[in-house]
Amino acid sequence: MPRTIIVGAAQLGPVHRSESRADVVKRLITLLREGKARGCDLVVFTEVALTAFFPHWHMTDPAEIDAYFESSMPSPATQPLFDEALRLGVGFHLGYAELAVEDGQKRHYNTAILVGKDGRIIGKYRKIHLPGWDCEQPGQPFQNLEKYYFDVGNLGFRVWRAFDGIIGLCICNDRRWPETYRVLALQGAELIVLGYNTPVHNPALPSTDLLVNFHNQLSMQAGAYQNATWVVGVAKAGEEEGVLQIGQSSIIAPSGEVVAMATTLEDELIVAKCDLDLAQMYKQNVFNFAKNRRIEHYGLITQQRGVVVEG
Ligand code: CDV
Repeated sequence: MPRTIIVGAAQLGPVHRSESRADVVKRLITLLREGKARGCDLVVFTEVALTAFFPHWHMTDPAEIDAYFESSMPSPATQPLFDEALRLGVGFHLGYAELAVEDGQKRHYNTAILVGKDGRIIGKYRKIHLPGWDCEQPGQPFQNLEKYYFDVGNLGFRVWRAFDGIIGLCICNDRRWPETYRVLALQGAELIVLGYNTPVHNPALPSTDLLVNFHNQLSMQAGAYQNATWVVGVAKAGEEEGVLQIGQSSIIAPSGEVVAMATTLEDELIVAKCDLDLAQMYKQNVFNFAKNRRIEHYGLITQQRGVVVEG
């Protein structure tokens, strides 16, 4: 029996500061219903989907900051999304800002969850590669303060057996790091899902602005191919609070080929039937890790060439 999963990548257009959680959840539900109509088993929403991407500006009042975070999931605002997913029998992935209390301490995470067709949370991931700065950068057209607002994720990279396959989660900047995909693939990942908020302009490195869409595709396509896995990357796109963000939400096959891509910067659902056995075909051949990886020799080559890497 072929193992196929029909996946919807539910790109979101901008979410404005004035927009309530309830209004955003209505937009998510509209996309979820479209996903159901188009046969989806799983609909993937983006990173920090419920609010504007607040790391783009500086806040100091703890109460104002915490208002962007969810202290429970489902939260009162997201309960209708869980209810509708259960009613429709469609799973989903959701990124959100999480406020947790651990050992009596408040912690803030950039989090994503995977929810099954029964409406129950299957897995949770907290973002590890936080980009940007840990303090305000005066003079910039906008901020990138993820290191200021979020703690580094403490759940590792994990996979879950779900939707008849092996599914891994990561978030936005994680997609640029080869070890993200490799750690997930070493656990057998056949489908990796992620959301992103990626500005067109990088104030710290403006010379790379023209490459921003290319780097987005490059990292996800390489990650998919080199690790024999499907990758689904979903944007929050368009101009949000003065910051223009890329779209091009994509569904990428284990061959590295893009099989579906969003064409707008708005709410848009793209859908693809993902054959998980295609991942297995690559895992059993060119990327048969057990047979073909030569990890015991990698250090030897480095030593022979006299390259010393410290830190
Ligand atoms: N949300 C992100 O992680 N964004 C980064 C930007 C700031 C470079 C990204 O890697 O897309």
